[in-house]
Amino acid sequence: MPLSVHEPDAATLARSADKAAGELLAPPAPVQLPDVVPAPQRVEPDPAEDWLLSPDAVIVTSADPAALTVAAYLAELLRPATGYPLPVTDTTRPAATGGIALVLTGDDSLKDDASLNDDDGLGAEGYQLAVTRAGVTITAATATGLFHGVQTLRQLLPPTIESAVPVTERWMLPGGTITDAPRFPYRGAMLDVARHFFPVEDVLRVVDHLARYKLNHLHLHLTDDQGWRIAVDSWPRLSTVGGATEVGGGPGGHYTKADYRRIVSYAAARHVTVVPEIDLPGHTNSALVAYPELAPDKVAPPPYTGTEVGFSYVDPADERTYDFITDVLGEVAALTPGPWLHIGGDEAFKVKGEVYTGFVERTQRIVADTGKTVVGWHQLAPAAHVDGRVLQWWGTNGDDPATLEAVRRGARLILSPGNHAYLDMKYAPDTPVGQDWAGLIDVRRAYDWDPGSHVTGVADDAVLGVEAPLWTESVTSLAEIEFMLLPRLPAIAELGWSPRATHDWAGFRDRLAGHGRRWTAAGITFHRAPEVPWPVEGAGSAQPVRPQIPAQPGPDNAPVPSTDNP
Ligand code: IFG
Repeated sequence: MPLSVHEPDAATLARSADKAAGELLAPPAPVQLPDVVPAPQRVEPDPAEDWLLSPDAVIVTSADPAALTVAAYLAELLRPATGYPLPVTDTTRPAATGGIALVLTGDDSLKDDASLNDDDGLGAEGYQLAVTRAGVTITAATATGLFHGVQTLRQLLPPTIESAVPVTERWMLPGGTITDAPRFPYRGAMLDVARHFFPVEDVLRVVDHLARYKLNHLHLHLTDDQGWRIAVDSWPRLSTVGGATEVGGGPGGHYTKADYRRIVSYAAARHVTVVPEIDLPGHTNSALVAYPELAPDKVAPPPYTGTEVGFSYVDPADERTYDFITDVLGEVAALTPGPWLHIGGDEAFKVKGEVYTGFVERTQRIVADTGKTVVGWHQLAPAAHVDGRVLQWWGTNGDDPATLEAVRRGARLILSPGNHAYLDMKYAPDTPVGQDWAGLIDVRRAYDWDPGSHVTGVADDAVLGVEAPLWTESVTSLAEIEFMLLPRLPAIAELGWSPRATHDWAGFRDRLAGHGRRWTAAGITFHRAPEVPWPVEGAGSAQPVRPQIPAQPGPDNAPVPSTDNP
């Protein structure tokens, strides 16, 4: 289904026409330090210290392997558009001057700023980025912090840095210092690969979009009524039979263990943790088709390619079900380096009361036996708490006594309010894909809420973070995924990363406007939401540029050599 660009209203056109008049001859405004999305904790511009990235620049880093991997990633980001060699060297070899230094605190060999000491409060993910006439220094306590500093550095260069081919440009960087660290530790997005199956390459591209905005978790909704997407050796028909369908009757598909390992490895190199979800006890029609013994009536239901929910469930009264759960969660946990295992728990309309809580409590124990920490949709709340339990809240009204009670018993929350963070909701009535059961979500609605106080009575220290689910009943391609994620994903990313004190819709909207050029240069499809003052493309043209629907989408940047075999 072709994506129709939402035509801006007359006022927006007038505003962009005015801007066009003003900009007729003016080149795009150079990037300023405060333009970064998500908004950094502290920004100290110093225009006297602007720096020009030149062809002889080098990238110097600590000899630490993880730091070297970040340096190699940075070089891969900058080489295509600049055409510069940008050699990567480490502190064990003499470093030429005039470069980009990635410094792990504790590595004194590269630190030239006495003000930075080990407990500079950068934490596990923070960084300091300093641009001076001598070059750029990114300092962090961890490679993850260096990686986040690299994402900021990327945004301080002109938008054409995102080009896959060399561009003639003055690669200026605004002088000054940014000191930054995230507000919440869990900042994610979910891709539903069950309603529609998406090949590994598409998932890798979504990882690139997460990394660009310092999101650090990718939740994969791997199983549902319409499809089972992960191979399980001990229950092979789950993927061979259960994976062979999808919404609308397409061929579906599934990830082999090698595919899943490739996703996990690519994500890890971008400091993104994969959170696998096996949705139980509901949303299981595809498993019942494959193994009727799991069905309450022991009869295989027909494969389901519609979009209804709540009708299917595994038999909570049959011991065989718990063999199934133990085997499946055991194999998925063994494939997953991250700490989280998501067991779903939503819309099991036919499993009620103590039958439901009993099932959940048993499944929570099975998760604990794998060594993972359980995550589930907030319907899990009435079940007994287990250590570390996290509830993913997807309500549309913050008054939720059951969830508040579960928090009082020790649960923490990931905030995914249906009417702010569900990016399968349409932007506007005429958005060509998406649903609207939680209402329309334009960029402002995705931005203007506070995860730290959204659920009544839940203080921000019980909030682990935020996540933007993208359900795919109506989403069938990478272009459509990107259209629904951008520009709302950066809004969610800012809520997860930035200090609450920086929260300001007008400021965010203006900062975001500069990112349209980046996405276009990178060949990324996005919605030119009329509420964002996108710069006018091309001298004088008042018409918005149509989103680029790339013919051959490819990864944002050449994949950093992954740890396992390609
Ligand atoms: N709710 C269902 C999803 C999906 C969604 C679409 C949850 C936890 C509506 N459950 O969200 O499976 O159908 O917006």
